[in-house]
Amino acid sequence: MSQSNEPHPLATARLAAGRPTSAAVHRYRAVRQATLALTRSLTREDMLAQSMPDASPTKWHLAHTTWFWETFLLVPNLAGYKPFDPRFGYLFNSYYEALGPRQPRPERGLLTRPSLDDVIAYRAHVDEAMGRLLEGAGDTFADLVDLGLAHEEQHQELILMDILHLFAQSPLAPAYAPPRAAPAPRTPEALAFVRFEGGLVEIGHANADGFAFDNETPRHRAWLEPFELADRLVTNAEWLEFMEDGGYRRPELWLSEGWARAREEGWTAPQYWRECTDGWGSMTLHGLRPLDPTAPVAHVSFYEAEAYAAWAGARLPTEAEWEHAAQGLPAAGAFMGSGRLAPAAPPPGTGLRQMFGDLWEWTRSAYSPYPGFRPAAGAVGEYNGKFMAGQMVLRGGACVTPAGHVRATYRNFFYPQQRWMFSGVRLARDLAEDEGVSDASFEADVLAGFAKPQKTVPPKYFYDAEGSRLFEAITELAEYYPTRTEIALLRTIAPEIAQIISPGAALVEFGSGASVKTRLLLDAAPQVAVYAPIDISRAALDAAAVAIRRDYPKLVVAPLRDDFTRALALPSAAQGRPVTGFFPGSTIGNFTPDEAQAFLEAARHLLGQGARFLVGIDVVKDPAVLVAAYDDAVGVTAAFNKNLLARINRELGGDFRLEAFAHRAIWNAEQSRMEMRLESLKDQEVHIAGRTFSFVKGETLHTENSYKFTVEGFSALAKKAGWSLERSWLSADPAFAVVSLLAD
Ligand code: SAH
Ligand code: AVI
Repeated sequence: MSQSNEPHPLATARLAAGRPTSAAVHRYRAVRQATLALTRSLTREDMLAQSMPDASPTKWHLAHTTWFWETFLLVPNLAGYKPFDPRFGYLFNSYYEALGPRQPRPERGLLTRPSLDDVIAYRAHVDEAMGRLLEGAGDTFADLVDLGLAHEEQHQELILMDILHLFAQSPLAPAYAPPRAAPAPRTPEALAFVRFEGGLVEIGHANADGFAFDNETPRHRAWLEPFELADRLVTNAEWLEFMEDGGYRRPELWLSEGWARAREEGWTAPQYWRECTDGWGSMTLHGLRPLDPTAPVAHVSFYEAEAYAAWAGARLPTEAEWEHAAQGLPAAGAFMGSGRLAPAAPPPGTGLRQMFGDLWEWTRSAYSPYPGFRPAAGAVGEYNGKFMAGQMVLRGGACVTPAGHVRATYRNFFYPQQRWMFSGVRLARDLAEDEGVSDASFEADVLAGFAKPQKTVPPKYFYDAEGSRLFEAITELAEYYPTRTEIALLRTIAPEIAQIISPGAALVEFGSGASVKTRLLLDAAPQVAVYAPIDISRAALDAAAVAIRRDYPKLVVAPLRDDFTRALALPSAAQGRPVTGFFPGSTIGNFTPDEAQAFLEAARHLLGQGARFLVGIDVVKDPAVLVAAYDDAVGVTAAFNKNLLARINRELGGDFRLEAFAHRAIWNAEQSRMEMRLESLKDQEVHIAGRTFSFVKGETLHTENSYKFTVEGFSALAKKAGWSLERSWLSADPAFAVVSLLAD
């Protein structure tokens, strides 16, 4: 980048310093200084050019933000204040009709005068006067100062957006900031969805909660049908798949207006993608960089986001869905000041990520007034309200948004065709009523369990989408021997099992999860015609059904999403066939003996006369081995256990602080079971669904039992439920058994 020979104006620009200052003055100075700091790497020429009507020159931003303070605070409130230059009202008014005519927006780049030096002097003049106004003014101007600071922060982001647009027009592809040495990108986990039950929720800003723009008010109720939200943003790699599948050439994916716009402007990729000799590149504030496939796709219009969502069999979230999901999450993420000015791959882990920072997320909500919205009186009232037509809402902030600027209720808005802002895509999907995360029973069971002297929650509630994912992670742990051991055992005995499965049989599996063990049976017994997995976890069941259908194309797969402790009916595809039941994993150990007996009785009725039932059971062993299996060194089991609290927070309006509880795994020799508990680390109160519960320090919430059996003991239990042991297979150490039961 060529540097101007003149001294940089910032070398001489300083904010007035002097007497001790009030908090308001400190905040004011910090924000004003941050605006100037953004121009450090820019030349005078960079700061004058206007690359398109929607973008403004940096010099204009510097002057306009100053005009805002002068017009709304100094002129009406500072006795004797003289505007720096009366002509600036025309030049730097953005859109306030009440304040008179103004320089046409597309012609802001023609303002070679005032010079940059004059604009910097204008800033200093206004800053000095603002210092005088605020010093000793107490809270008198607090609301207007909050608005002015938020306004200036919006322009900080605009400066970066507009500079990127300008630099993207240059054949030299200048870098605004040097690229940061980043850790090697890691491929994000496959996209997963987090479920929300919906219902009557509240969104919008409550005035008692501090500053917000008027468009975020009033807080009001909204009705949400059950939905699910992607746990991260769509990546460049995923966007490439869309493009390779003809995404930009298939009108059926596009809204009519979007398709017309895409044709008119010749869209074939996101705004800043460039086809380079060695593959795709992307113009960023760090210059032209090779496209990072793991980073979220950026600079796409609402129309492109919609087309992508249609292609992905999903949709964009509404703003109420987004806000409901974001409530309670800290507004933390990759914002300006995080060291990079481009979005990056999500942090490893599970659950909603990138909700704040990285990129503004398109919603499918039109930017409209909330019920009861009233703009402020006077010119300031023109800030938001008058733009409420034809634009779409975006949420969450971006890597160029100043940290601390956004909140869960924050509503940004752009026209659906615009692409130069830092916009990205998060998918959402509808859930059918019966797929809602929390059946009414979740709330009832949690409240009933918490009302007991020993607080407890049934372990089936571990398995929301995140819980299922965490369980799969547990199965990979060195300490968690049961999965590995049972798989090895099944691999050895599958041929024997195959011999006792009739041709055309239906295989009915309870708690099928990822259906990994199933494959060993299906491979050994191709005579199985129908597979009916039953699981409470829709996320696990859906993914498993897709994978099994893909890999066993002749098999009829009839999944049943349900609680297997309820009275169930076999899917019609399984009816009338010889039936083999399959219940691996020692999930039966998560029942008490009474529950296990009741379950086995119900299963006998469900599977029908002549059925065979293959059940995996974990066997009693050295407590040290057991405890390690439930308290692994890296803390995955702890995360699985605590996810229950996160789920209560999300779905039942809970306010558990996860760090105030510790994971405990205890061997209860008397009952022959491992217990998982969450121990309160202090005296505390928690709220669930509007009810208050207290914990004393050291008190536990009992979350799971995992009974450990002997084959003889289990056989006796099964007998009470009308099943006879046909045979059993025992693994080598660590011991795990598979038994075959026959209905009496
Ligand atoms: N069979 C797999 C998964 C075991 S994890 C394996 O052996 O590795 C336990 C599974 O049972 C989870 O997928 C969970 O969602 C499911 N599950 C737990 N309680 C359930 C209930 N009451 N009804 C239906 N599924 C349940
Ligand atoms: C599913 N179930 C048999 C597991 C078990 O071992 O009880 C769940 C689990 N809990 C902690 N780790 C794994």
